[in-house]
Amino acid sequence: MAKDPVRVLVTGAAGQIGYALVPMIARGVMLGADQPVILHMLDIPPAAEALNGVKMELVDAAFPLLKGVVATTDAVEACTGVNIAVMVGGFPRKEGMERKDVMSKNVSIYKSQASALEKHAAANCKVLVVANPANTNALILKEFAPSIPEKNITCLTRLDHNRALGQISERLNVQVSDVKNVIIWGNHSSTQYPDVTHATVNTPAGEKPVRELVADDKWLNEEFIAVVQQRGAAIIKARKLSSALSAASSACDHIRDWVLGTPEGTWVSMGVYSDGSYNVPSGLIYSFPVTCKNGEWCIVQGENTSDRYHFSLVNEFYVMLTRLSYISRTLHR
Ligand code: NAX
Repeated sequence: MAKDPVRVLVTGAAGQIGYALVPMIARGVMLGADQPVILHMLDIPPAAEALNGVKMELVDAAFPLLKGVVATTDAVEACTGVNIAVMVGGFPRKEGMERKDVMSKNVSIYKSQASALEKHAAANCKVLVVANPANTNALILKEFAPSIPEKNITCLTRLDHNRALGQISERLNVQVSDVKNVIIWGNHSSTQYPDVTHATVNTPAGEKPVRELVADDKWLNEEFIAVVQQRGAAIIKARKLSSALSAASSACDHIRDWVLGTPEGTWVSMGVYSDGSYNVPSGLIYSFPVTCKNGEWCIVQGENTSDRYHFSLVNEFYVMLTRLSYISRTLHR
């Protein structure tokens, strides 16, 4: 028997990532080749015509799994009945803008979208925040949608995770599908800490640690980390546009693993609500290694972490606490 369609919201759907993401969802990349979907696409009035153009192309592509499209500039209409919400729309940081200016714009955007989701989304709606600053926007959404369970609000660090897998695969000249269990700790930003301590490669002689195969700690501790941290900037330099197809693909990976589960023995990185694991203060949205089963993520426990990671953690706390204090002041104004 055919499955009931799942309603998937994409905000900022007329933008670059939205344009790459919606066909992937309509093709079953996010939820599986047997899962029909209804796409809800939200953008702002100046982008309404472009949004309608995206809808026209979705119709023209005749995706068999696509059972309907809602294209709107109304947040309530967009959020009504959605089971999954991918929050890509937001206010980007522009030249000359201070971080606090971007944050105050995003506080008002995420405030109205959070309350529309809280009131009108389906029960147990899963939320993925992509728009930057992703950890902070997820935190704002959580503050303004207190009835959405904390476990249902996440942010995207899977792109960083996939970038780390890609760099190891290039360096060792192995298939990326044979590399697993890297970790992205912290924020989706240049302060993240990509960690290969437990990463392995599947070889004809069995699973081998990445560190042993690379056999170059200097490269792993310096260049590898810098390349992953700065990859977004390198893409902008090359394309004159920020990452879009890799971001869209990683958003599909994030939701697919969350909903359908991670393969046995494999973890992925997700920005999730901290429960205090690894001494990360509860309440921060922080990237951890997680496994997923039955639609729930669970932080992988007990991985030893390096000194460099602890150093990065201190930086993260500083950044997040500054942001929390700013959000709290904005909220109470
Ligand atoms: P674009 O500027 O191409 O698209 C953004 C879209 O959002 C536009 O169509 C715009 O009209 C819309 N928008 C603005 N305000 C909105 C609102 N209030 N409600 C609904 N839609 C709204 O940016 P794009 O390249 O698609 O990037 C989108 C976001 O993803 C940015 O914030 C970007 O920084 C972030 N990224 C996050 C990544 C991650 O790994 N977490 C990586 C890729 C990307 O840089």
